[in-house]
Amino acid sequence: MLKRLFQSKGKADSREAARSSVDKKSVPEHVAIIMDGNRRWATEHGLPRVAGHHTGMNNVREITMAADRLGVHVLTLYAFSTENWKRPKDEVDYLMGLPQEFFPKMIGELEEKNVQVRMMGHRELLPEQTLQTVEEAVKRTEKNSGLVLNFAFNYGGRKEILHSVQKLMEDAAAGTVRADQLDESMFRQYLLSGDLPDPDLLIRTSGEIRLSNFMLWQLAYAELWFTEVFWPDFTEVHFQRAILDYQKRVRRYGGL
Ligand code: V0D
Repeated sequence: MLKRLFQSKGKADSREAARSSVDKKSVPEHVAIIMDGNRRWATEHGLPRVAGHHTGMNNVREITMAADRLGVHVLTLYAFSTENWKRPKDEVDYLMGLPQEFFPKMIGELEEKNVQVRMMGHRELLPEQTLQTVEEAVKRTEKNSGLVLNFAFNYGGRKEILHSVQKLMEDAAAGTVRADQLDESMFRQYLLSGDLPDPDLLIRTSGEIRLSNFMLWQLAYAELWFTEVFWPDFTEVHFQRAILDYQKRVRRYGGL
């Protein structure tokens, strides 16, 4: 049957093909993602903004499982920035309800896959119920030893750095650290990312070519990868493409 030759590969086949061309030995240990384009996706589909956020949330599941299958150790997702409070109140309220929807749906699968949930961000201004939900998920998965799913939530890079300096100054005033002891390895312990390694790869969806105050200290040496694809349309195949491109770049630098 000649026709068969021209049939396009099925979804599962192309996912598998892309996955097998990813070199398992040099998978980035830490991938960070700015999940942009949920509102634009909704507008293009004639749907309300919140529908974009909801579809975006479901995609968090897809990409978390893809990262786990590929052997990524840490996946940091920019869920809500300190600037996002400026959005319309109804939209902010909706976003703050997403963790309460995400966890009951996801906890079984997170447990099964041994995923450890973490939160990187500022507690202030977060609704009590939202904070409780996230803290419960963090607590329930803290003994898991698989993929670290790190939510950047009410996070801002400059705020993080200022906060770190503030704590450092307090420690200096208390006499527990001296100015001449300060180096990069000491400073990084004051950051919200704590004991996590720096991201090796940053992905941003939806066409903006900016950092938008995300992990300013930690991204110093990361490879940056941008796509026009909106976050709700970003699939495992796009994720694998980003990792393949990362591996090509790393190999090139390694050869110099
Ligand atoms: C909306 C696209 C999961 C980006 C993804 C409140 C914007 C979907 C969470 C989530 C959001 C956060 C913490 C947690 C568990 C789940 C989430 C927000 C937005 C901000 F512990 N998706 N998601 N949180 N969106």
